[in-house]
Amino acid sequence: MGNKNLTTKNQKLTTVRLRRTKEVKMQSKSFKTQLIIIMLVIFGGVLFGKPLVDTVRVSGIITHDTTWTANKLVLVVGDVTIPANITLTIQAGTVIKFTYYSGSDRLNLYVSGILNVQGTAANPVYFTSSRDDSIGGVFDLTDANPAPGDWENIMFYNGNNVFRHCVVKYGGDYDASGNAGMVTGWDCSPTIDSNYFAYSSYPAVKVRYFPSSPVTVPKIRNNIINNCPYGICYVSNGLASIDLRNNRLTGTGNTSWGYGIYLENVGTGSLIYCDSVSRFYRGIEFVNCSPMVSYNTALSNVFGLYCHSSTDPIFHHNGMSGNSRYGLFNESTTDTVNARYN
Ligand SMILES: [Ca+2]
Ligand SMILES: [Ca+2]
Repeated sequence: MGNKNLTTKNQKLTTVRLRRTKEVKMQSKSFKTQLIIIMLVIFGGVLFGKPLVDTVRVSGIITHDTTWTANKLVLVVGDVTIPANITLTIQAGTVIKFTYYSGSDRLNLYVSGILNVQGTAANPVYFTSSRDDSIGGVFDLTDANPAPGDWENIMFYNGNNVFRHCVVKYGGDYDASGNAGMVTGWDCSPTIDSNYFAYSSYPAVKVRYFPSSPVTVPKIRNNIINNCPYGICYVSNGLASIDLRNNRLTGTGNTSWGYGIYLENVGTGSLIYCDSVSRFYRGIEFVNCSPMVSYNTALSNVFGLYCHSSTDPIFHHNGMSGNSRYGLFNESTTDTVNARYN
């Protein structure tokens, strides 16, 4: 009887133990299942092109004043247009990625209204390629690395815009109308100040401005441009006087084409001041204009300063060294340049 009781007790204990072991196993199994599900969600998401971060997808015409907030990745999936009288505000720290397409017509942000970027020096606004995994979370682990020209540009048609404290990378693809430039002013001259540009396919900054009467336009200054074959391109009809200062540009080391700064027909009294250009084919190129060019530095280009069809531009106090062909080159046999103290 006593033994029987003991046996029953032992049997009960064993049963309890077995049940517990089963429970532990089941718990462990369900943990594994959960883990597998989590992994599938994560990697499945990545494999099937779903971003791992909270994302808002944007395209088309913005019909009312809108704010893009820093807590979400903004994925541009089609051209975005800000019409006149509409303001798009972008909070400091917001990351905007333009979806890369392999076709020839890549994505643009067209600005006829106001793009109110609220970046600061410590917390800029980012514009980059969907293939750029270095910022804003991974969109797709399986795609190739980002490349210059993954997207096209931010195109301003309104000179009241102020583009400041932004980081802009991997854009500048060339469209059929030749409006390339990661940031472009078309028939207007916006303020472009204190930005960082890198890996553009065509110019980092391009402005084409043909005003109907002489104007002095906002300064383009304090920008850093790295790893771009073309830096800043400014084309006018002789009536826009520019002030380009404190920009620091570094090219790709290309020895047969490209420029740091290209100025065509800019207005009387234009000033090119304290800019530095290095590792370009032509450091600063002047076509049909006569600006005051002073205290700039041209290092390690093929040509430092390159001049054609320009009468008496003034080149004073510029530093030029390590330019493999000429520090200052005047292509014209009839036009003179006023060069001293360089
Ligand atoms: Ca396009
Ligand atoms: Ca990627």
